[in-house]
Amino acid sequence: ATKTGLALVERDESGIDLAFRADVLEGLRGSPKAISARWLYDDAGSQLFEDITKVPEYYPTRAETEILKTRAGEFAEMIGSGRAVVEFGSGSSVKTPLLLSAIEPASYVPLDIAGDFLRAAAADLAEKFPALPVHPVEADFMRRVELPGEVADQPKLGFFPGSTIGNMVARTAVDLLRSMRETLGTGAQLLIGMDLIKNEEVLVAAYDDAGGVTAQFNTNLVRRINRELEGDIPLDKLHHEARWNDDYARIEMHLVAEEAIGFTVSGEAFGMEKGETIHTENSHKFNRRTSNMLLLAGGWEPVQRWLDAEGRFSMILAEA
Ligand code: AVJ
Repeated sequence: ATKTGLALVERDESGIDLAFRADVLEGLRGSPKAISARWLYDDAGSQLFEDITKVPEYYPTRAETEILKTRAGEFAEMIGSGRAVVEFGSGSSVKTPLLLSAIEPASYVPLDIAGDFLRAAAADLAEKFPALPVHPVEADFMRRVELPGEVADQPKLGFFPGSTIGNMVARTAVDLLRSMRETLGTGAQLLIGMDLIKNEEVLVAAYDDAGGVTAQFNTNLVRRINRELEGDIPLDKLHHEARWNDDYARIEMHLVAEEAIGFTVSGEAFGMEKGETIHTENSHKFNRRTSNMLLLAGGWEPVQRWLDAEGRFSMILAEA
């Protein structure tokens, strides 16, 4: 097995991503079938997600950006200046500059497992804020991360926008929040985006837009499996579905078989009955109580909560 320097991917002699293959095969053997959402984000998938943020039905990105734009004064007041901003995931081109201009940080530390994205985002940021020390760290932030020595004496602000926490089941989300607390240390604050429970039609439309961009995003996983893992999954017999799971307060993305199908992936045979699905993503939604409960379970005390004008999305400031 070889490791490429960039994204810490382990591949076999023929270039197959071993973790991808293991996850997909295990997920297809299971009942119900499910594949981790992390595999949705290859280059094509990342571009499709960018496209999703611009479709009219997908409100979270616009709602969160609105909060960051309109609450700069309150962020300055409650967060203050002089903190090291530690962003979990490479900074987005829009949200991160809004936060950084609001609070006058001492430094900026983007954390990401994908080194190439990370360096591009860091360079972009350094250009926008020439006086701000930027220290990118290539790491898996699901575990405690050793921060650069230069920021050791600065109090930290963790930044985790996008309701990415909603992609995790509660147990994983709590583990992550606890790791963040260890990474950020005493006196830390956390500013986190959490999407809100709302009318089911609005939620389903956000994950099944009329233009079909989210359907492309979901079926891209099948294209990736067929291309990278020698699969022959019949794309024309699967369709995208966004489902509201009320017990778990989450939108689920599925790929639904329109008729009974058989296919192979990496030489292994699989079957699906008509109506059977492959579950490809969870996007949990919250209310005031459930978001507070999750943060508290992860070791964080919520201190302030902001919503966009239409009350669709929340940003919460919490303290360790
Ligand atoms: C970027 C993971 C937060 O769950 O809303 C968008 C991903 N999936 N449409 C979300 C996504 C389908 C998005 N996150």
